[in-house]
This record gives sequence, C-alpha cells and structure tokens, in this order.
Amino acid sequence: MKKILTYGTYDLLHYGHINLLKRAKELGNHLTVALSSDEFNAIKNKKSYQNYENRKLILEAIRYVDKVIPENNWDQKIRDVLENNIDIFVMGDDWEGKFEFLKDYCQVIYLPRTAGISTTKIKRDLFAV
Ligand code: C2G
Repeated sequence: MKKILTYGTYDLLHYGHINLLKRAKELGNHLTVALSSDEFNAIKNKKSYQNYENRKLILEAIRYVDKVIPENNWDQKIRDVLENNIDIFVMGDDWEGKFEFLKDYCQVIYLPRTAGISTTKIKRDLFAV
C-alpha cells in the first residue's frame, strides 16, 4: 500500500483541485487529504465560502480521495506523515520548496498547478457579473 498525503482548503471545488487530487492518487493507492479547518483558514487569511463540514462532504465524494483529516495548524505535517504511514507528500508547485523538511520522513513531490483557475478567480469573476 503506497499512501499519499496532501493539504488544502478546497473551497468552491474546481477542476484545478480535481487535477491535483487525480495526479496525487495516481502516485500510489491511498490518498489522504488534510483539509484546512475554518479556524486554520482564518490563520491562513483565507475565508472559505463553504465551511469545513461541507468541504469535507464534497471531498469524501471524490473517487480519488480515501480519507479526509482536519488541518488545524502549520505544525502537524510530520505527525500526520508518521501517524498515517505516508510514503509521499504531494502539493501543487505554488508550494515548491516549502516542505523540504518532510524529506526526512517521506518523499515530497510538487505537481504543476492547473493554469487559469482558482477559487479567488471564481469569486472575482462571479462578483463582476
Ligand atoms: N491547486 C492546483 N491548481 C489550481 C489551484 C489549486 O493544483 N489551479 C492545488 C494547490 O496547489 C493545492 C491544492 O490544489 O495543492 C489545494 O489548493 P488550496 O485549497 O488553495 O490549498 P492551500 O490554501 O494552498 O492550502 O498546509 C498547506 C495548505 O493548507 C495548502
């Protein structure tokens, strides 16, 4: 069993998120998503349109996602990798180089982001309507 772990807010789910989750799952056979809590989003200065429970419900319905756990702070990643026996940590390459400390515990892979889409863009485009 090759276990993959990734993190995110996953608000207003879009095809960029799906592309990331699909490619992450293809690296192994079990994908855990650590989903940012509403409180942690406030720390990230991100206000999500959907609350944690609804973002979790949506993620759990995605065929590539096997498990969703809460992300409550910046400092839980090593513990999450160890407690979940993670082989590969995956993030979009907007995070390139930010998680090198995890290389002592698992493989770290940054995947190219999907261009032209983001939750911020969706909000901005809808607001302009
Ligand atoms: N993503 C992507 N392409 C996009 C938009 C997002 O590949 N067009 C990826 C991001 O790189 C990230 C994942 O989708 O790997 C989730 O994106 P966000 O919800 O914006 O995650 P973020 O707020 O960056 O949270 O501790 C890490 C943070 O919780 C990451």
